[in-house]
Amino acid sequence: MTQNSNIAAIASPPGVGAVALIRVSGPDAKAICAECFQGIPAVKWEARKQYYGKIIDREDQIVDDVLLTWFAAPNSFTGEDVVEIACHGGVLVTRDVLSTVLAAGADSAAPGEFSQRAFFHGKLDLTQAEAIMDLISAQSDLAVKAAREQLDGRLGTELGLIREKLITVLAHVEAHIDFPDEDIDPDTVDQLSSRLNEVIGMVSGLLATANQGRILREGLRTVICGAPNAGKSSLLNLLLGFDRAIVNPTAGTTRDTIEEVINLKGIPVRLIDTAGIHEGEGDVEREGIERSRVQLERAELVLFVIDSSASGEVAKRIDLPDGARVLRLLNKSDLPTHPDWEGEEGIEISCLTKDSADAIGEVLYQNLVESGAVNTASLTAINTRHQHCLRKAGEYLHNAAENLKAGESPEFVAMDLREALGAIGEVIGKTDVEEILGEIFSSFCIGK
Ligand SMILES: Nc1nc2c(ncn2[C@@H]2O[C@H](COP(=O)(O)OP(=O)(O)OP(=O)(O)O)[C@@H](O)[C@H]2O)c(=O)[nH]1
Ligand SMILES: [Mg+2]
Repeated sequence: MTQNSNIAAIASPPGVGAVALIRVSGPDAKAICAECFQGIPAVKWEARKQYYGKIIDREDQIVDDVLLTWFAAPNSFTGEDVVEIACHGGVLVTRDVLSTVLAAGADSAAPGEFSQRAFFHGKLDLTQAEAIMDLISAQSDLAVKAAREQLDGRLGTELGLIREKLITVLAHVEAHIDFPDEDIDPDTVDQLSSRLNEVIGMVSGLLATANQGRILREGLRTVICGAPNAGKSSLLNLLLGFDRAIVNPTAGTTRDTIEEVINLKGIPVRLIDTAGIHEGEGDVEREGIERSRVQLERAELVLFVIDSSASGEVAKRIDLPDGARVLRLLNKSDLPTHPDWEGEEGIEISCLTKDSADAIGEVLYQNLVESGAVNTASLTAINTRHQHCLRKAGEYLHNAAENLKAGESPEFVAMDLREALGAIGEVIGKTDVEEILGEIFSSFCIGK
């Protein structure tokens, strides 16, 4: 990103709609748009008001009728001067309006550049910028809510609190290094340790939300497996509510894996239909079965579908990965039960009835909530990047706590605390430790 450049892009999704939006941001956004806008002159524009006019190209041809809104810096999404042009939502007309704005002096924005500018101008911290993407790509109600909370700054605030506490500890430890003879507020090692442990607890608490974060962002990886013809694809279709996969009485119908996400009372569940597992015959079938096994290894939940009306010879030989959570579904309960499955544990379902979809949905949901995979009461949910930084921070904090207790020199302790602070700062994109330390030191009345 070059400072002082002006960027423009289509902000609405590709495709046809009633209206499309073109966004321009930068110090000259107003002048650039004024050059191609015929309507109220720019000197009369008031911030956040809409003006009707026409976009005119360099050959004085009318490109489109538009509504234009100007947001004066710093009160805009990016913190810069921003102009939004709402034009007709055709693919070509939108492209032409954008081309006209680019010809008037704007540069094409790179992906995410508007949010990046908002971050650089202090409008958003990094977790909030990421939340915008989470919000846009959310596939369930809870995922939307979690992204919304993060966008509102909940995670940033919590991390800010952790940083503050940690900086206070660091300031005390550093004071011992720099001014060993000064009369510092006598925080004992015990007090510092207990503060540090509090910080460690807060970091661990956030780390514990990583699993929920992954589920909300990507959907719980739920693999539907079983013997050929058990009704796996029928189950996928039933839970999705439409015929996504081919269902056929011929065994070995599904070859490749099929993935779809459902919204289960707000929780995104990624359903993966697989090829029936047995001693495969042809190359293609064997490849399909191999893929089923790969999916099983990566499953967070396995829906093991059993044709309870057929012999258990094949199904009972299927190896499920150790430790995987498995829901056994005794399918085809509308047909007489085969003696192999008499008294077998499992949930009786029939993919021919819609009622089964509700019953399976309910069991699945209870399973998710009871296992703690999703906590509907607290939607803080860190992502993989946050997890990586916080893990690093956690390790440094543990080292610092141990060195502190062992009576190691404060330099060692401070080194680890600084590393931990750096890692936490990385999550929100803040690394101004020196500045805050300065403030705290001044309150110590040291070296006046
Ligand atoms: N009676 C009855 N038939 C069912 C039920 N579920 C599925 N079937 C039938 O069983 C046959 C196999 O269903 P699929 O959903 O294709 O089974 P699958 O496990 O995906 O099979 P493969 O992809 O070949 O491994 C089809 O003829 C379905 O209509 C059920 O609950 N009751
Ligand atoms: Mg199938």
